[in-house]
Amino acid sequence: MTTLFIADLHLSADRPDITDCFLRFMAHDTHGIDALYVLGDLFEMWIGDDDDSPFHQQIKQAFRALTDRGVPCYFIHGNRDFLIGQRFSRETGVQLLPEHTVIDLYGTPTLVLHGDTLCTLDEAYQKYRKKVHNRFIQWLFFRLPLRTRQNIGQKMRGNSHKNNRAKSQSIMDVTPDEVLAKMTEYGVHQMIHGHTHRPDVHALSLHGQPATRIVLGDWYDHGSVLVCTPAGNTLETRDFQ
Ligand code: OKV
Ligand code: MN
Repeated sequence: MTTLFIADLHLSADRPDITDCFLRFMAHDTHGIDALYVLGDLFEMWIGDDDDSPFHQQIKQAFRALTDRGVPCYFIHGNRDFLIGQRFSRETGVQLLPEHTVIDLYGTPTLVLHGDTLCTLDEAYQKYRKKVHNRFIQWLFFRLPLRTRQNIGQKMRGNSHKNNRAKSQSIMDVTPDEVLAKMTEYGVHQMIHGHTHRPDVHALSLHGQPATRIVLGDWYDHGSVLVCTPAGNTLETRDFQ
């Protein structure tokens, strides 16, 4: 009985080392598992399900192979791949979940999320997020040709890189009070998220009771996997080779 969680792979055609590690993970680490959860930022960028490059086909094929074997696979949007949609879901068999979802993890109600909604001190990002999540703005974006959307994506990524270097570490991390507020709102004492690239298991106190916040690692210089069984949860790494 094992459930696996991954996030923040930031897969792209120009990082074959990450892609290879991910494909090896999918081929070798997922046999007989109960479920795989991908908690956002699977891709470095996503400008629409119609971007069907050989690179995207290769990744989608890996998910299709997993779900065809009968392994349930779930995806929560990250801040980079929030435009992943129903066509991707149909092609891969991966089920899209709401941005805040409570699951039963071997008897423990657990809130799973990407984690960007916990970073409330980053007001510039939250303002940007509100815009690009707006249904009308997305409708307009999807009316643009694929090439135009790709160019907009490249441009926005260049700007964001310059932006983030100036932001302080505390602004980029989660707001501690927001963690407790979300746990209270969803009635849980356990949370799993990614986004901050600070893998750790935090012991917290919520209304006088012990609570746990598990943070997944990114896949920048090695793979990062949370392995959950009824006996406990372990953060593991996978070498790129
Ligand atoms: C994803 C981030 C680029 C952060 C644009 C409307 C608009 C969607 C979009 C374009 C960019 C996603 C979809 C990408 C995340 C960036 C830069 C910073 C901080 C519009 C709806 F505005 F043009 F109308 N986008 N892409 N960033 O390249 O994948 O998360 S992206
Ligand atoms: Mn993220």
